[in-house]
Amino acid sequence: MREISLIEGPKPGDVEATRTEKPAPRLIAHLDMDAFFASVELLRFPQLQGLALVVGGRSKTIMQQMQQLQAQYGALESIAVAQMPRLRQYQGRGVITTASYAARAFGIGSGMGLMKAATRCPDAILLAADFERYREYSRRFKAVIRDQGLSLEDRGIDEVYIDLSHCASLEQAQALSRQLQSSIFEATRLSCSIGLAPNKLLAKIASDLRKPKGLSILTHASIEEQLWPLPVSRLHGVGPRTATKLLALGINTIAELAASRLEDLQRHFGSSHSRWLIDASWGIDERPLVLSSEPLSISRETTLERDMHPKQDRRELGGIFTQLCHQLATDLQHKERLCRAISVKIRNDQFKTSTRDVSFAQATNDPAQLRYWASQCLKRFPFDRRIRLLGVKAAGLTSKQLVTASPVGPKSDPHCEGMYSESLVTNGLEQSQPSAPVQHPLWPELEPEPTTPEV
Ligand code: DCP
Ligand code: MG
Repeated sequence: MREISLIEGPKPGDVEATRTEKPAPRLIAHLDMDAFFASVELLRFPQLQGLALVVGGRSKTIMQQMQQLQAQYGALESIAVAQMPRLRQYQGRGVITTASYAARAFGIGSGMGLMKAATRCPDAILLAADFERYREYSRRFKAVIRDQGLSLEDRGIDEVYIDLSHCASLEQAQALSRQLQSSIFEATRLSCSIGLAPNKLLAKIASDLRKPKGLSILTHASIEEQLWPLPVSRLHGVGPRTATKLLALGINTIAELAASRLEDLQRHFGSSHSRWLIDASWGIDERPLVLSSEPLSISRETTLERDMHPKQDRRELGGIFTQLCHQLATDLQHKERLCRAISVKIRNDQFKTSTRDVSFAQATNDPAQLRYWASQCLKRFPFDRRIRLLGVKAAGLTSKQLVTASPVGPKSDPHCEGMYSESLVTNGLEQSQPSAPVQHPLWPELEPEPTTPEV
């Protein structure tokens, strides 16, 4: 195992003087979703996979055309590709919000006018942006990260910084990152790329080095090889105006910026901006993460080795379920949190995900109580198909001291009676669905339920 030592590395002589003390080593991940809006659209238009696709504009004509096609074909995924709106049909001043990687190969991308893009790739499919949907997926991928108890800085709809400084080695951070990528994919069917580095500046550059599904490491030791060949515009903070001014000074790459003299830059950019430019070119950035508030929930889930039958594999499923509840209890105890709600998630062999929730008055982190409430949720699933994924989530978190256990268990204590709800998730997008609890004869038998949970 290689220990993390990301702070060490080459330092510019003239910048050294500006640094007063050596900060504690950090390990920061920047996670960025791949072709985010386009990828969300591909979930409902799988027939467009691999094709040049552009999301942008709110053209009424395009939106009406899609509505008519939907009415004609019934389902979005059944619409014939040949019938779908094309970039060349677009008239107006709208811009591209994002383009699929296939479309980017034609030299089009975010921020470009749609009509200009049409001259480069007239046959690209054009879809109107559906921000509400993108926001929903944004919430979902961030929830996966928070649910793992990780601290993050929310940087907008498709990117976050995550503090991984607690990882004992770079290898451990890499493994955690890969695991995050799979959990996000499991939850949303969307891929993301992650950059690992000692600071935000380098992590942001790293996440973009190998897209899609990339995992890249950028340390001070590899600055010369990985950072310096890049154009100055790749430094987050060097906008088009600064880049143009630098170019006029003969500074095109980050290496050229790193080799420039502070006094020379100061004549054009002012003192602090010049200092920042030199620091950035040497990968120096000590900005702290601006962390979001406490995690709202903590969850444990597992994708089963094979799709399991709710009845035939009852015993095995019961064991896995109990283990998940116990792991969840341990997570809560480590974080000194209690929960007031439990939710169980089941994804079936057709990727349909359903959840059932229960909330209760007496906060707990006791494994038997968590198992009890989770099994109450379990009883309300229909279990009509094999199971692919099983998950348990604790929500309504509180850091208060454990309330002294009630002598009576949840079943007989009216104040502990659960409030139930459920939802259906299709293709990863959750929709509330009020419905009566479904009693099922199979799963309640998995394990004897405690009438008075042990505390
Ligand atoms: N976006 C936008 N207008 C822009 C740039 C982006 O509306 N000028 C939106 C659409 C993108 C999302 O923000 O899908 C995220 O932006 P990114 O820069 O991360 O681009 P993508 O996620 O689309 O692609 P990549 O895989 O390069 O991250
Ligand atoms: Mg992105």
